[in-house]
Amino acid sequence: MNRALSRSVVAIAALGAASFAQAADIKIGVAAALTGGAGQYGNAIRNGFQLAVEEINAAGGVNGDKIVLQIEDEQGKKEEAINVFKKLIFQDRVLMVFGPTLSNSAQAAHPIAQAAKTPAFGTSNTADGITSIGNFVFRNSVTEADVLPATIKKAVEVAGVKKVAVLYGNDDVFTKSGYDNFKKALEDLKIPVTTTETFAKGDVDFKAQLTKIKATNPDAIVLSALVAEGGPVMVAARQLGIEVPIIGGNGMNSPRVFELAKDRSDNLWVGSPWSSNNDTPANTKFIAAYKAKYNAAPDQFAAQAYDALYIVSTALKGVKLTNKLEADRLALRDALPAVKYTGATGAFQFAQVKDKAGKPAGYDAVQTPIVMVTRGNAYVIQK
Ligand code: PYR
Repeated sequence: MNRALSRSVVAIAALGAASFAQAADIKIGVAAALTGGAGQYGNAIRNGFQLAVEEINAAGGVNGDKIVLQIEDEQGKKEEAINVFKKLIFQDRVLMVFGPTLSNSAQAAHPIAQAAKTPAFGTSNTADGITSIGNFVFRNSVTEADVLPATIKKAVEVAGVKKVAVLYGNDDVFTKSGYDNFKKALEDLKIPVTTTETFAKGDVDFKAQLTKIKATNPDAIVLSALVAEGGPVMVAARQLGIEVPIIGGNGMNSPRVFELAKDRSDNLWVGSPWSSNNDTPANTKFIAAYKAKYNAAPDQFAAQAYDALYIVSTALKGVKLTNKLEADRLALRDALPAVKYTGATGAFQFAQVKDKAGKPAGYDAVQTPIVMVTRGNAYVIQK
């Protein structure tokens, strides 16, 4: 049945007598980059959602209704994200859509959800402006604007960084936004920039930029990159004998760094509300359940997806679903902003942002980032 709430009759045999109860499926779409350069993020996101949906349904679902996830691969490409959003919203008629994985794709796909009055919920989009698209757009991923100043401040305090070189991807919404926010944070902290260099998606040779950077003798490299380029940048920097801290954004907060950069992955500084070293009850439970299911450690992309489904199920518990898609999408949208939830990524709530004209629009995450540094192929909390 192509409806968000497809009623199915479930037979329940009790005490030898057959009785019948109605159960409903709440169909939720997930647009994730399962293949391509962003696949590492998207597969962790899918795992986080699948773990959460199993737990939520095993605990009785949402007021007795089961959540069914419809997961589609948007390949980390904005054209595919648009196609997947259209399919999920208009053809599959899901209640809401999580994703897509990259801000670059969200900026293209979320206007479709907004126009169709369907909640869109990013779990990994950290660029400026995504939730300004409109009041049906939500995210629980903390923005570069919130995380980067805290990361730089910590590197200044702990590593004595006084001047930096900047390297960023200039053809992606997330990497450009990271650059803008790094620039602002550096200006605010009065940290001089020795040189600013750029690269493009798909580049594999960063020697020219890094040679220029080395000549300016910075105390750190500020790097706004997705991991597919950022991992090789780390390798190339260390090969050139640049051993200074590399300060990255959300794209560098992935264990894929360790696969790509191996023994050259130390001294990378990132910030995130989630850390594997955070031993709160909710995070300990999440990490244990994830390891039991996948025989692998989770990352922050998995943790944010996992928490996001709990945030939505918390909102849905207060909604009386009617089986009328338009009304149910609106009811979920109206219920989401008030949710307060403490999960694997810590205490969470939403804050409404404004659109370009200054009118109230979508909702960003309010969470405190933790600064981490890589050592021995792990992200370690930097106190
Ligand atoms: C973004 O595209 O927004 C990420 O943080 C990866």
